[in-house]
Amino acid sequence: LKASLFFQTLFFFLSVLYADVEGEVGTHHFVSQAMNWTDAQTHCRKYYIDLSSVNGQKDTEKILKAAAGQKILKWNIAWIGLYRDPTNATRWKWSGGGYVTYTNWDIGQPDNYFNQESRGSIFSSGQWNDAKENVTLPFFCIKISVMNYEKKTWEEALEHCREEHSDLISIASETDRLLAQTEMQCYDLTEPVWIGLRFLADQWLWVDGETMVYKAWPQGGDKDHQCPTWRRCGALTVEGLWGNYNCEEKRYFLCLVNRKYSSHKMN
Ligand SMILES: *[C@@H]1O[C@H](CO)[C@@H](O)[C@H](O)[C@H]1NC(C)=O
Ligand SMILES: *[C@@H]1O[C@H](CO)[C@@H](O)[C@H](O)[C@H]1NC(C)=O
Ligand SMILES: *[C@@H]1O[C@H](CO)[C@@H](O)[C@H](O)[C@H]1NC(C)=O
Ligand SMILES: [Ca+2]
Repeated sequence: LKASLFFQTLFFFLSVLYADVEGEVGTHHFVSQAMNWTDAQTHCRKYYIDLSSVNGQKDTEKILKAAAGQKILKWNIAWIGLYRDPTNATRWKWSGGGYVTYTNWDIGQPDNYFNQESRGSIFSSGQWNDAKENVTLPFFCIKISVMNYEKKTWEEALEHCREEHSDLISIASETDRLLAQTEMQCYDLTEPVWIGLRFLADQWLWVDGETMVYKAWPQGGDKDHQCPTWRRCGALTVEGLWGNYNCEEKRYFLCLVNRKYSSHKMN
C-alpha cells in the first residue's frame, strides 16, 4: 500500500510539474452582512482566520466563486484584507500580515479620495478599490487549514487529507505563511506540523501542484534541506518556518479547507 501511494504521489508530481499554477492558498468565505472594515476584520478573526488576501488571478477566481449568486452582485463590492501602511501611504499590507506584492487595482485606483481611503475592497470584476473604512460592505474571510487531532506519518497524513477530498496545505506567500502560523497558534500546536512539502526528483515540491516560488527555510542552521538524505518531508514550525523531517515521524498535520468544511468554525 505504501509503495502504491508513493507511485501515485510520484505520478501526481510528474503530472503537475508541467502545469502552470499560480500562487493561491486557502478557502474564501463570503459574508453578506455589511460591516465596516474593522468590524469585518473582527468577524473574520473570530469565525475564520482573517479577512481575505488575494495572491493572484486564480485566487481572484476563487474569491468571486465564494460569492457566486449572493449579494456581492447587488452591492458589486466587498471588503478584503487590504489596508494602507500607516507608516507609508503608498504601500499596502494584508490584514493577515505581510506586504502586498500582487496587485489588481481598478483603473484610476487607489485614488485615496478626499484623502480618506485607507482600506481596500474588491469589485465583482475582481479589481480593487481603496475606500473609507467606515463604509459598510459585505466581505470575504479566509481560512486555510483544518486540523486533525491525530498524529500520522507524512504519507498517512496526505492520504487522510485526500480521503477528505482535500490536500496537505501549501504556502505560496509571506501572507500565507503568517496566516498558517496564526492558525497553528489557534489550534494550540507547539510542535512542527506536516504540510504538503516533499523532496522528490531532486527538488522540493508542493503536493497540490502549487509552484515553488516563495520559500521559508530558516536562515542558518544545518541546511540539510538543500540535499536531504533522510529528512525528505516538510513541516511548518511554530516560528512559521519550514523544516525538513523524516517522513516516518508521526506528526499533526494541516489539510486544506475544502467545501465540506466551509461552514466549520473555530473557537
Ligand atoms: C513607501 O513605499 C514605497 C513603495 O513600496 C517606496 O518606494 C518608498 O520608498 C516608501 N517610502 C518611505 C518613506 O519609506
Ligand atoms: C465600525 O462600526 C462599529 C459599530 O458596529 C463602530 O463602533 C465603529 O466605530 C466603526 N468603525 C469605524 C472606523 O467606522
Ligand atoms: C464616515 O466618516 C466620514 C467622516 O470621516 C463621514 O462624513 C461619513 O458620513 C461616515 N460615513 C458613514 C457611512 O458612517
Ligand atoms: Ca478609491
